[in-house]
Amino acid sequence: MPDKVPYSLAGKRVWVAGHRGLVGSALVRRLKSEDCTILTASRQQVDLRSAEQVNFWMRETRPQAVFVAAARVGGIHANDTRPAEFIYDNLMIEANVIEAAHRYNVEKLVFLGSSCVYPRMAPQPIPESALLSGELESTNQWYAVAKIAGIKLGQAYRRQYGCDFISVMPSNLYGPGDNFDLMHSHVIPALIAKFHRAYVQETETVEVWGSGKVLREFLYADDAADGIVFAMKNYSEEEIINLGSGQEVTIRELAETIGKVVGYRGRLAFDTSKPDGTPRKVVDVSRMAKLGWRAQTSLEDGLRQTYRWYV
Ligand code: GFB
Repeated sequence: MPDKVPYSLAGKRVWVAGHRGLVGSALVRRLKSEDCTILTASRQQVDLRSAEQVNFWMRETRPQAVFVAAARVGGIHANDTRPAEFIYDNLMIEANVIEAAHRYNVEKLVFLGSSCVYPRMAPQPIPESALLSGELESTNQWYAVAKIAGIKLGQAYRRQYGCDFISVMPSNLYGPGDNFDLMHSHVIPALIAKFHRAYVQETETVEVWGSGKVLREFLYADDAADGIVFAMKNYSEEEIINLGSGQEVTIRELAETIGKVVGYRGRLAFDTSKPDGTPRKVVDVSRMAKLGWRAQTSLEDGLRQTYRWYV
């Protein structure tokens, strides 16, 4: 395959699939500083689960670069209780967009996976080579299997048709524009909403799911968008590439930091009837570091900005 990096976005038509989501909206913000035309399609315009609608959109708009930021996503409870939606919607979205990108000669495509594609007991920090080396975490296996299929689709199209499709694996993301629904969101938006309510209503405790002892790495959405654009320009390999902040905290430490940001002085009440999920999930970012990229936003700063947006 000829040398395909650096890839320039200048003058290109760039489709952000999933532009209303956490990463998609951050990508749109980030791409405004590139000399490119940003294409977006609302859910009413194009149901990405429909091959016919995706092909029609691609034929009409002819994007040259595509970010696959569209996905059915949610926190530990949503993943665990809505397995059919998490596997079906994600398989359909990625299959339709990747096949159409090949059919309509897209020059470059970035598919977004997640750090939960890795085995539950993967070595930490998790190297890209840990993919498919062990059993998945059961609470998000449906989502993970769909995302692994998306990675494999991209690799297959690269091998058979020479498509310049790459896959980026971000760690747990958070930021402005996230879903703050208490049952179905990820931990950061859920805790921001709970702490804010407890602060306003002056309640004595805030409920935190699980033991609080498990570790997570969090990446601010605008850092993620910057890293994803960087990968589009500078990375062109079959192998997946991790994207993280290296900032790892226990859920207890995270809750305490959110309490500090909100100004809440009450106690934490851990609900151990709720699942902990995977014990630890921090990605090895040496591949991105070698290319010259690292995250910029500290967890506390990112939480402050997210809380400001929420309020
Ligand atoms: O963010 P989260 O839902 O996703 O939960 P995962 C992270 C940790 O925070 C778990 C705890 O140990 C939760 O039990 N937690 C504490 C809470 N309080 C809360 C709360 O109020 N809400 C939530 N949601 N969690 C997801 C996967 O796993 O990671 C997804 O299910 C996705 O597929 C995402 O890949 C990145 O980190 O456990």
